Amino acid sequence: MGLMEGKKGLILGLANDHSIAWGIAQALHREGAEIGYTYVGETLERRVRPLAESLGATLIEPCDVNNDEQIAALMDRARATFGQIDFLIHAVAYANKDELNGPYLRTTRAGFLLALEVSAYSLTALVKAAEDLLAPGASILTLSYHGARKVMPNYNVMGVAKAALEASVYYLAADLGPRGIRINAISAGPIRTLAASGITGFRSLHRAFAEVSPMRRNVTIEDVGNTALYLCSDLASSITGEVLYVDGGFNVMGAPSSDS
Ligand code: 0WE
Repeated sequence: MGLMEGKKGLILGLANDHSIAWGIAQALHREGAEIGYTYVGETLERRVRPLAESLGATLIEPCDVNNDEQIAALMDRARATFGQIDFLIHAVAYANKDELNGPYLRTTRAGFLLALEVSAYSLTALVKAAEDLLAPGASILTLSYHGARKVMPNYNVMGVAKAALEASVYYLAADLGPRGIRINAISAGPIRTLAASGITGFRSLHRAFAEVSPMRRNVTIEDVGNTALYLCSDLASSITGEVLYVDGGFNVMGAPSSDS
């Protein structure tokens, strides 16, 4: 009997088979979950549909998280398909590429607002819209990064957005806990996804991570998927408002070990 048997929910943020959302989808599906997916635009729809269908998706809908009407329409479709949902996976972030480069102090007002709206407010917007759709015992999950808590070169406005996202997890946990609903974040080590491609210095950051982290390797979407499975399952029934690092221990290091 799978850990997610009888559980239904939504995954936002699948782009391709390198996506962290794909690692999460595979783990939840393996344990019996019924999953609905969203996409933004026709290019992503063409990538998302075959992946979602390969896991027997029962719902595939457009959802731009900056659009309240699209969020409302998604939740209407989810209600019609699932009745209630037991999990909601938020794997969405965006900042202008030119703000993920150089000094943070060059961040523009428009770039700041865009990054915070897409990458942080969207979680609150989705939870608000899903409020009466979430079943008792439901689990919400989002993705963060260490740049929320410590300065990571070039991460810039995304670090500020992830800090707001993590604080949103705390406040939402307080709101939802009385209804038996949990919300957590996974702070993953760097992974070569679409969101990481073309980032200045990502390759060297990725390589350095494997050299410095206690586990001496990079994190995979399977690592993140299995942790997401745990947090979404009833095994994590008393865990809420938590940011769980899936980073091979990288975040505990103060300086690199002298051996390699
Ligand atoms: O959160 C992220 C990625 C966020 C992201 C990535 C992009 C690339 C393309 C947000 N918006 C965009 N916009 C684009 O146009 N990560 C944790 C991966 C990541 O992104 C970095 C990193 C790491 C690690 C950016 C700079 C430095 C390190």
